[in-house]
Amino acid sequence: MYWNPVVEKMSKSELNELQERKLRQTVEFAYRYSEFYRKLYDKAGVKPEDIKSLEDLEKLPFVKKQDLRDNYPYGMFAVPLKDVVRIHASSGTTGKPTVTGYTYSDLELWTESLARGLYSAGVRREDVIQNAYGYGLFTGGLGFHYAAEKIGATVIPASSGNTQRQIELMRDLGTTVICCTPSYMVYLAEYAEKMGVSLRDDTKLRMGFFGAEPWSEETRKRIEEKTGIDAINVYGTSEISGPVVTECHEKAGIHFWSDIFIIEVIDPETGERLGEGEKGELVVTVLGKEALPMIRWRTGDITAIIEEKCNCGRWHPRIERIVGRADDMFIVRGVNVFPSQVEYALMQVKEVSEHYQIVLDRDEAGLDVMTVLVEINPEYKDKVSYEDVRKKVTETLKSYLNVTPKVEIVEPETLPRFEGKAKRVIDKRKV
Ligand code: ADP
Ligand code: K
Ligand code: ZN
Repeated sequence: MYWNPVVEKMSKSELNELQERKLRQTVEFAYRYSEFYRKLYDKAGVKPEDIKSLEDLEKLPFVKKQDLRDNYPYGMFAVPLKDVVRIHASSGTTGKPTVTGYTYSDLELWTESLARGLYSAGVRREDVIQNAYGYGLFTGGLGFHYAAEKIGATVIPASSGNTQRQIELMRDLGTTVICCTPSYMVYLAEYAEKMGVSLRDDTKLRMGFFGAEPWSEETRKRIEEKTGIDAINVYGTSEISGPVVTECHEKAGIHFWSDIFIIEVIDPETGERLGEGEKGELVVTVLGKEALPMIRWRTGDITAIIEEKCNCGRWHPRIERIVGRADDMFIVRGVNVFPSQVEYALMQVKEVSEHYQIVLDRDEAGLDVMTVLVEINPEYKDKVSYEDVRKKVTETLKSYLNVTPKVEIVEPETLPRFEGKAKRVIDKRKV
């Protein structure tokens, strides 16, 4: 049941004590060795000695994406390059890519965290793990690779792409666990069907780790119903190592290991800390990270913290499913909308598939127009009137979003498919 029983079974107070000690060391290390942190803390008038307890964390200024950009590529590193054993780069979803570096000990920390997560969800050395996250500068591939190897599972380093081959490998090599983005899993399932392969009956697939982009609870249900697997949510950003934390087998929020992370949720406008259960921006401190210390890192991701003990017996806090990034949110006629809300609403309508796209534009009067394109569910294609489905989807979106989008029901396989992170929103208002 436990990969690292000593820490996984600790009580809340034992964990807090451990966090406090590691926080002091982490702040001291960053201040001493990273010029960036020294300047940041000097400017804010805080010294490492001021940070004695977890409450004192609030005295420290945040670190933001812009800081990484301003110090591109190595300006924030706390160790010389000779101690850095690996470099990754973020995918640059929101601008110029940023670079992250790892000492050997950083890699071990990352691997330990993810291995623990995989194990808590039920992965064992008997598993055959097909890793369809991209290998390369993106952290997904190598992150899963080493964590799965650490458990002793059999890793198939498939990387992303070549969908037909993915399905052949899955069937022929006895894959039990798949790792990829949720949008790619939806595509894999669709493709397998076309090849005449039932993921449920013709493969040993039993579990999948899906992340790197927002997805909804309804999509989880659809993936699980279609393929018979357990779909587990996994989270990370390159700044906090890569994919690094997952849900346990309870599938009730992603656990952040308290001996490795301190998490907070803040009001993105004011920076003030929010209480348990309140939705805001996730802020992560990684304890003991060397090459690129991350203390109060503003992730940009919107979620809430769950402090109470999980049914799995662990006190390590969890976060709720991420709604999206603060900057993914778009505004249509004054109403805030996250793409994941559109997905959630669409998945309530059984006559449409998981493939959709959102187009934002302006009409002749200069008013925002949001168009949602969604493919008809092939199972219903010949059984329903597209016009009825269109009305039903429009009503459902209207009730969830408080705006009335234009809806187009399109033929199966006409919208783009994605091998990595999906691009759902096309904003023509910006050009
Ligand atoms: P980039 O910022 O270039 O996309 P990363 O590749 O590090 O860099 O991506 C990290 C981001 O991916 C997170 O900040 C978050 O927005 C998104 N993400 C990762 N996992 C999840 C998840 N399980 N649910 C929702 N969003 C996720
Ligand atoms: K290994
Ligand atoms: Zn749990």
